[in-house]
Amino acid sequence: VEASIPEPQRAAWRKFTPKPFVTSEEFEKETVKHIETTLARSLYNCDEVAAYGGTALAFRDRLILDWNKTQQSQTFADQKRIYYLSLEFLMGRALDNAMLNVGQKDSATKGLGDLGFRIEDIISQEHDAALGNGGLGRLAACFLDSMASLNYPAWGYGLRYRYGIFKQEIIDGYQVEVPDYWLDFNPWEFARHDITVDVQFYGQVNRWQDDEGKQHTTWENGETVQAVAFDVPVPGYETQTCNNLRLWGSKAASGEFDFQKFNSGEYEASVADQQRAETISAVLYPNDNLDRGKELRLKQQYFWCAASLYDIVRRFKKTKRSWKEFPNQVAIQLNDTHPTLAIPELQRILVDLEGLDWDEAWSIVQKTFGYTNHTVLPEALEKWSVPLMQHLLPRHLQIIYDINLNFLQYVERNFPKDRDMLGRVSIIEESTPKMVRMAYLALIGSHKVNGVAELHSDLIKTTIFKDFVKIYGPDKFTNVTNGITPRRWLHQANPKLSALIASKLGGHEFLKDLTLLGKLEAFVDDKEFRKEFREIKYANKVRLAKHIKEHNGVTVNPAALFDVQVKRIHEYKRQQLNIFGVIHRYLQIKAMSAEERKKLAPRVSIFGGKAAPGYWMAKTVIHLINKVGDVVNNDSDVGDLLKVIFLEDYNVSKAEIITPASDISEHISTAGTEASGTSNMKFCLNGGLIIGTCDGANIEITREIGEENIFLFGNLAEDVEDLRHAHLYNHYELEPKLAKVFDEIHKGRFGDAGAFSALLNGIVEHGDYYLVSDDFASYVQTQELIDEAYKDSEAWTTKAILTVARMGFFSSDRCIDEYAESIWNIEPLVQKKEEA
Ligand code: CR1
Repeated sequence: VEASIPEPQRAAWRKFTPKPFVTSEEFEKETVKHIETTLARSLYNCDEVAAYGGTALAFRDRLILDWNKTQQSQTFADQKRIYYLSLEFLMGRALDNAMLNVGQKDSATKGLGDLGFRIEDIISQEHDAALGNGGLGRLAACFLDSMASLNYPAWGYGLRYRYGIFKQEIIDGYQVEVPDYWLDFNPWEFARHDITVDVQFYGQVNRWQDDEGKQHTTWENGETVQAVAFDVPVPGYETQTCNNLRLWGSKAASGEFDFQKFNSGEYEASVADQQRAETISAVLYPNDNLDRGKELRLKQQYFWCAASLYDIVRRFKKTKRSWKEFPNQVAIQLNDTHPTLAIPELQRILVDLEGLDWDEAWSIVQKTFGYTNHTVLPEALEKWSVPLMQHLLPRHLQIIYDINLNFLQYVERNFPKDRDMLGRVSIIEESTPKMVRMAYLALIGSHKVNGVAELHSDLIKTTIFKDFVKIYGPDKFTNVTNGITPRRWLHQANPKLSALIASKLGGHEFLKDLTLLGKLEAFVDDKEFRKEFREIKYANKVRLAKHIKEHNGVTVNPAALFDVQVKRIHEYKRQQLNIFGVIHRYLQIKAMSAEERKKLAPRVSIFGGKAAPGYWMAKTVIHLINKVGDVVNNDSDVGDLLKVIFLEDYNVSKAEIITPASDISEHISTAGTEASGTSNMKFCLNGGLIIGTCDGANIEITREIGEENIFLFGNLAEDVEDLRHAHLYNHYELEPKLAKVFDEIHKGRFGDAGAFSALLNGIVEHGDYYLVSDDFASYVQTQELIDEAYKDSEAWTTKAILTVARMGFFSSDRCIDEYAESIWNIEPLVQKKEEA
């Protein structure tokens, strides 16, 4: 039954439809009302937390009006939608973004002022929504912003983790993980207790014939868990489009709460079932670029894929179209292999539940899915053990075997001479136990596969997917270079720079078309502009210096060169190369005369990032950075010449303070290992220069901004394999400056040397897999070039301005348009302004 208001009563309804606030007074009225009623606080006990709550609820109301209209008009238009499946959405805070996107930050600033609050204090009350690890999750969040801003009918689907990524504390120089309980008060989600899906696990598969002799397959007698929808509005920038991010929470299915047990006094046991079900969506796995093969993780993946597909299929079925139209109405993008089970799940729905034949179903599946690969690191490529899958998802395993059989028969027909090929490309790895290779399944079940930067997209074609290029031809593979949303990463994080640019370009249009930044080049010699540009960078450094003072207790000089490396701690990202470089610098300073020291450019080396809780080498690197900081920051010989800072608990909201304050940021992965990187783009967009290897998107950044504006160093991807081979089989000698650094660590200059022996041995004795020694001399030399370049502040300013002006390509709006055009085949749907 359609639950809509009958026509004669609609006039009354329309009369009382809430209107969005537009003045600061209206904003105040709504905020005070929420504080007094929704939050039950008053004039006498309204602290900043309550003021945040009231403000957020006032803005949420605004978003919901747009959200309702968007959902309604998308249903009405009934055109193709894109569903973005991601296990991670690293959204950060929502309030500031909501204010800016609906264009009401000024009303809120004024209104909060009238009520006795400073807007910055209110904004900073919000917990980050930290449902992600790093770049992959943040990319998903930027994509949601772009899809809404460009008016694409798009949905995000993910999991509603009770605990997002842990909070990092640094205690005695060590990382300690603390749970992030972020749901205490979250005004941005709507629990939809009426939108639920029962998801099955375990059980058996039965095949049977009906009276007409038709074969059926049913999956029965499993354990059921219920998925409940939690919807999060995703507002576009200066548009009425407000899309939906649907996150699934798990709970025991209604029939599962065992009243038998309950009544016979086993109350505790029945509650335990409840809790077991809730465990599925309890926690985000805190690994970045690492697969651990845990059963609960596989449960999460299926739970989320099954609920999302049920929802998508239910929406499609309402339109009463025939199944072959499914791919004309639905595009599903797989953010890495985490949602790959959606492929056999859709095949199961079509064949087992809807009765389509296998081939017809499979053709629908392939046309529906696209797969984005985000890494070539072997330890990050997902594989699930066959016995585990057999136990948890018996029907899906059969389907995977059938998909594989059909695929291998196709390969055999087309490449009869290449016998080894079958073993190489099989979805099932013939190991003990056998493993399901998820990347192969994702590739075979999709019509397009893309990498996330040019080099990376080339690498997947020559390494992990080489055989598949032969099998399917090169057109199945494409590149979509990553991007970032300029709304959050320029306008929100760096309002002063955004305003300066707007003053030159005649408005904020560049936030919707970032290529307009190109027009800034005309102002590169404008004295006044250059001065303001520099002052803004300085002010942002003062803001960060204040943060450092408050959190680290260290005074840093904002005039020093701020050198930043913030990202997950990982051997391939080589924070160890950075800290060894810092030690080298320290030793040099110690050896200098007072005269020589005067000539040196002062530096602040800033690190931040989390290590996966079980990743000992990464934790050792954090420890070393902190120990070096203790020594250097307290050495009176050094003073302002060098400070070493580790910023605790790096996350999205901290990135918004750090990014605009860097002079140089480090993107120094071993060539060929960083698929793209996205913070490199954020730093450049904020007028910071970068030191980097020829890796990921650094290469395209160089092409856009010009070689003269970036500090590249190190070996190339094409030489990495040979170098690694040489380390293992030839006589190997440490780079001399690095050897000196290691000597000092060994001598205990930075505390107990034993704590760092595994880190150093990995380089000295175990083949230096990440080529730290090979790149050290070139790294140090490039840092010296940077010292020199920074002294020429006029030339530096020119580089920084040109860098900003040439970043137009790296907007996530450009990415989304590329995906829409070349993979999804979808069109925007512009919201019509008001039918009253
Ligand atoms: C890559 O390591 C890239 C992001 C987003 C990461 C990083 O270079 O910018 O994806 N990959 O594409 C990843 O998390 C599981 O793989």
